Amino acid sequence: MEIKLKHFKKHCDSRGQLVAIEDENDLGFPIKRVYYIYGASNEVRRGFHAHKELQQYLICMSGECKILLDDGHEKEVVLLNDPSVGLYIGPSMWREMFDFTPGAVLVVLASMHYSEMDYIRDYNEFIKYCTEANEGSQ
Ligand code: T46
Repeated sequence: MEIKLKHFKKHCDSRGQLVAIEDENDLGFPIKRVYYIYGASNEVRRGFHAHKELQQYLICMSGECKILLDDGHEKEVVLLNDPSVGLYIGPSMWREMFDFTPGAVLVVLASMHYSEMDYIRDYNEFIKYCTEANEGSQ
């Protein structure tokens, strides 16, 4: 599985770091929604779904957390602990977020407004969806 980590340009000087993100230029899609997760304890595991169309960049702005990615064939775990790095997650990718450190803030830049219709929240349905998509592309 190809993990797409984007290293955003850092403007560093004696005052600290500044990162600017421009949607089409840096992400490749217009940002329609921003949301963030904070106050998640270390025992918590979130996500457990895939999306049909949604594209997102996940950035851990403070602290760290791990993201499990599952494309229906392979699983990978990515550690996010750098506010200048974004993890791209496209359609048909199961994700779980876990191991949040105290004070961790996970910011998500999303290509679509919120739509529950875009979610696949059942793992068996996700595998079926991937299989059908593969068959359709052959
Ligand atoms: C994702 C991962 C990384 C809204 O009303 N609007 C929103 O934009 C979002 C994202 C959520 N909600 C509501 C829906 C639920 O009642 O907030 C509640 C918690 O959402 P959910 O259980 O889906 O949260 P996570 O952390 O499991 O997943 C979220 C995103 O939903 C998902 O798209 O990729 O973060």
